[in-house]
Amino acid sequence: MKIGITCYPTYGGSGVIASELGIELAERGHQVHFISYEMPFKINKYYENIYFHEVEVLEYPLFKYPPYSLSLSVKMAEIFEHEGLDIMHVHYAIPHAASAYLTQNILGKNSSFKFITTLHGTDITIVGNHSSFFKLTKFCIENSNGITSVSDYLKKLTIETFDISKEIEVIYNFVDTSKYKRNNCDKNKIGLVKKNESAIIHVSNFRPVKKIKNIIEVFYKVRKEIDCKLILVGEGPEAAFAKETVKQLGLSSKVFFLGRKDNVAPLLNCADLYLLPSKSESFGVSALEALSCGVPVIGTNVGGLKEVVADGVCGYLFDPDDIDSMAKASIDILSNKSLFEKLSAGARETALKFDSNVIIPKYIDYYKKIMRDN
Ligand code: GMT
Repeated sequence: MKIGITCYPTYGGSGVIASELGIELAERGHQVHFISYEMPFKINKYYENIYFHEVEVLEYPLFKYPPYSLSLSVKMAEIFEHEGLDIMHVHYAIPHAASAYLTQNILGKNSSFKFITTLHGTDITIVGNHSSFFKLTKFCIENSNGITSVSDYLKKLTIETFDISKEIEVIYNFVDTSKYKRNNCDKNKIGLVKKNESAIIHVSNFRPVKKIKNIIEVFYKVRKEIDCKLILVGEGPEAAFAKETVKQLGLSSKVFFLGRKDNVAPLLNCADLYLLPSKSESFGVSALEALSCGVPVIGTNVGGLKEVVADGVCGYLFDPDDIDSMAKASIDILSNKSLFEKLSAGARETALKFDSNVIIPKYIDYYKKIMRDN
């Protein structure tokens, strides 16, 4: 098949999943054409069967806000026809689904252009829900040829919020369990943690929804009982505030801010615990990557995270602000080897259910269904 993919190219779960999906499809012999304003960072090297088409945005004095979404529509139309694509798959409803809808109309009734929109989370919970986008998001969902959602929670929320009767297919996010795999980690090698110290890790885009402050507060309590370090990977609006909080709590020598990292597998491999106290999470792909490396997760009992992290099997789930319980559970895991090993084995077992070899065929089948049925 020849598949077009549009996504946000920068850091963030939806762009990561879209890029990994493209890589997985290309590995299975499909031709994948990414269309975006920048090369998605995950495909920033040579891959057979992967092509990138940059959307040029016209700067013009009249345009206070250059209309990227319109240029994207035109680029999608050009690439669809020129490359003879079979299907277009857009990730994150706003504005990508709206652009694809316009492309379909530009190409007209005689074109075979069909598009699938994958809903990732904040495109429904925050952006789509905002009054300036609500009607457009509903319209895009109702007028996509196919709609997928990354969790059952997000599907139900979308139906409820936008009063949708259209069928939404749940296709869970995935992980390559052969890449994200625990192997003998030498903690000294990563240079941040000593052999006898525990490593607690968190990876995100540091948006308010991730509740970074709670991670630091949990760590503050855990530090009192356990010799450990906190590794924070990623960048975003809350990073500066997090650094200040760490300083105020006198934890500067115990907390590492690593910024953005393209490959977190080696770090997860050496981690003993993953913290994700998000206020809302439609899936939590970073938690899945941790599970795949056999790292137990302390997360929150909100949204779709419950569908990924089975409470008591591969970690524990609490209310987002329940710092005391999260700290206690962290101490239990880090101080009790057999509990860690039980949860670590449960983590890996859980991740295998979301392995790319299980999930990618579901996308391929769905592409075929949409091409056939519409
Ligand atoms: O919150 C993020 O990390 C970014 C955000 C995005 O839209 O790029 O992630 C959403 O999509 C991810 C991939 O499907 C999910 O794993 C995240 O749970 C989801 N984030 C939220 O729902 C807050």
